[in-house]
Amino acid sequence: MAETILIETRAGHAVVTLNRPDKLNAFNDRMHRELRAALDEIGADETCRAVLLTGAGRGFCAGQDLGDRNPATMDGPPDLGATLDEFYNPLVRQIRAMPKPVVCAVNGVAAGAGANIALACDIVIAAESAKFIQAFARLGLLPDAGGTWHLARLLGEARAKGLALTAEPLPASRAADWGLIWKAVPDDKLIAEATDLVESFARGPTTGYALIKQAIHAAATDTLDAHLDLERDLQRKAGRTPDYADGVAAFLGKRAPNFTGRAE
Ligand code: LHQ
Repeated sequence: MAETILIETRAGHAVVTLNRPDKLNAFNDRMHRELRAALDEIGADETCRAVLLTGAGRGFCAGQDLGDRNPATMDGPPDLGATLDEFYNPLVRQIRAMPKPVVCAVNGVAAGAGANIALACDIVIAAESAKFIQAFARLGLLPDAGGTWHLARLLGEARAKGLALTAEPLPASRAADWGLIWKAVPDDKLIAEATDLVESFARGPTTGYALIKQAIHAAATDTLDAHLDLERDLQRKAGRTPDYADGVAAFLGKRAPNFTGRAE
């Protein structure tokens, strides 16, 4: 039984809520293990076609629980690289590799690795009162959990360095204006909007979505030439799905499609 997260399975999708509200849902090792196990199950469950990740209480996630990585109470300096290897990096890879859309509803402050776990999700919707804080420099650290990668890619060096070096909070609306996240919405609309989105993904062409993720991720390192070949290969797969057949039939028949999400 999970203690640090809540898992709710609904028709076609799952909602995972980080649930250490007294600590603004900061990660301890248990929360990492429970979240990874939940995402493993969700990834393997064909009836679950989309995921919503959010936080309980007034914060989304304050990053690492610093009480658990306090040099003053440890034997010698901590090996934070080992923490990344064991916990954060597998989590980022798992979210990116999830063959179905992962929507993150940022309900409040997202700080440190908490901000960067949100950025690893496919669609980030934030409450207007939420803030993204690359808090690391306040601790003498650099943004991790993919932070320097996402910031530099999504914002360019000037804004990436500004956020990382100053550790200034970035309000959700500006994060949306800058293209760091999909959108900011009024606080009282966040869960409804995120739920609508995840429900529509749960009725969508799941295999096609997985191929979209794969292609966009590969674009980060591909040459155009290699990428055109990849798009060809992936489109060949997409074209063989029942969803493509139904999507075309639905368009021509002037009706809504009935996507199954299946690969064949
Ligand atoms: C917390 C935390 C927290 C413990 C709030 N830990 N208790 C990876 C590799 C390995 C190790 C190192 O780290 C990493 C990646 C990282 O994530 S490093 C960055 C870690 N995160 C931070 O530096 C953020 C720390 N938190 C804050 O700066 C503030 O709490 C923010 C700005 C997020 C929110 O401020 P407030 O709204 O004023 O809330 P608060 O500070 O009063 O926090 C509420 C409670 O949550 C409080 O506990 P208390 O018992 O006093 O009510 C905080 O101590 C606790 N909390 N973040 N990361």
